[in-house]
Amino acid sequence: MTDEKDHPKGLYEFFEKDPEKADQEFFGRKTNRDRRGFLKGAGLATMGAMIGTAIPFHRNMPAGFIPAAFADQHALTGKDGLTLLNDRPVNAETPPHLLDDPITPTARHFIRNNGVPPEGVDVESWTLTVDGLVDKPMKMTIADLKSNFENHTMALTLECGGNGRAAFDPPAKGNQWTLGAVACSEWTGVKLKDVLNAAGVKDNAVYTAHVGADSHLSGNPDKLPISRGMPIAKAMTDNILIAWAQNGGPIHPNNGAPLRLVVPGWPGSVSHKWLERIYLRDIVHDGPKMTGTSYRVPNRPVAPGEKVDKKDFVIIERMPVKSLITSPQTGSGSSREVEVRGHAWSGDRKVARVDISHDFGVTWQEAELDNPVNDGAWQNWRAKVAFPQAGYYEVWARATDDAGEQQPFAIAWNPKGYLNNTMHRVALTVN
Ligand SMILES: Nc1nc2c(c(=O)[nH]1)N[C@H]1C(S)=C(S)[C@@H](COP(=O)(O)O)O[C@H]1N2
Ligand SMILES: [Mo]
Repeated sequence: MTDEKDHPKGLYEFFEKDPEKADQEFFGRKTNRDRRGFLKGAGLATMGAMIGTAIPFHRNMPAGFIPAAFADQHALTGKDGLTLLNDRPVNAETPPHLLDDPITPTARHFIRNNGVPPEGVDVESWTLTVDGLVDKPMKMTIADLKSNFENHTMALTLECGGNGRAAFDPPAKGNQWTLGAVACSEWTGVKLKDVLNAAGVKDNAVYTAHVGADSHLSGNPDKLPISRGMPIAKAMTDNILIAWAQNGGPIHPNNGAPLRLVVPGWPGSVSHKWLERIYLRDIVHDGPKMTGTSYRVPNRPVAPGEKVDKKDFVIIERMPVKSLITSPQTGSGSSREVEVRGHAWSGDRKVARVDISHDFGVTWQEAELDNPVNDGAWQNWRAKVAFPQAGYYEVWARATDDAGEQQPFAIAWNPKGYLNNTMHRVALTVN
């Protein structure tokens, strides 16, 4: 399977659509079937390896059959109210009204997996290797990180590059995130820049490359599900953590325990989970999901549905200005006066103002906006909205950042459905 390919909604939908192709891609290219469609040879061996044992009655398995063992029943253990978009790999988002807390509880932090998380993670023996273009390659346990570098706790916003993809028309393939692939938990760890400074960044290093312990969906141990990176200048900024704790407790297993990168303001995919290695390179990193059209957008505005040449795609860096209304919940009833509140963020920048409209954008009132608790945290805001009479209303929120960038009405369409930062609208019935 090509690394950039995002299957529609994962294994199940893929098998439904094109069982033969799915068999081929998941269970090995050499898969062949006899006339009745039964799996033989390499495909059968791969399926057996993925299940972990032989399958005595494999001859009875019909074409395009997915063993029930592959369904991840425990994906959302320890999560609260998340919507599962895909179970292999696990992808789950949080409805906006459950993101109302100023700091996102671990149970409400979305999950975006590209592969299968490691099992039997041992915190004591976990190591992080820092090598490549450094003066002193290092290999450290989490205890080493804790004792050798200053520890920091920071609230940091993570948003998936594909958050909002569900609203694209024509639709874009991949997880159909609506609004909830964003969170701002409090992370504890050491600064990436402190670790890189200790290792000594060589003059010719231009990019980081990240490697984690999750495995590729195919089960092929030689393939990484994802390996992204960032320019050295970004890596040396002050608010990037190598974290071992989330909200004062352990990191949730699906959020990257026991160690992960947290790179606020850039696509979530830069924030590598189950982190085992960072190496520095003298070229722009070209690992899985760095190349082709992954986490890339056209270098110019394109019309919805337009075909864009691969060479015209550029890597997404900072995420655009955006806001979310977390209360009241869309579709709810409301009294004549209500407090509307939520969060706003803009990658590598501060949000300067948030404005609220309850008359379809004709008039706007400025919300009360907090400063971020630290650089890289989203900003909380609130506004008292008064409705003139009973009936149907929409409340819209529009953030503007300190560079003057403002949330748009319409999506800047791109083929893979990234960077949708259109205004959030909630529907209210006022009594
Ligand atoms: N090792 C590893 N790191 C990863 C991923 C992954 O699949 N494997 N997914 C990335 C993507 S695309 C996003 S948006 C964030 C999501 O972080 P979360 O699952 O903790 O919310 O993790 C990133 N880090
Ligand atoms: Mo992502």
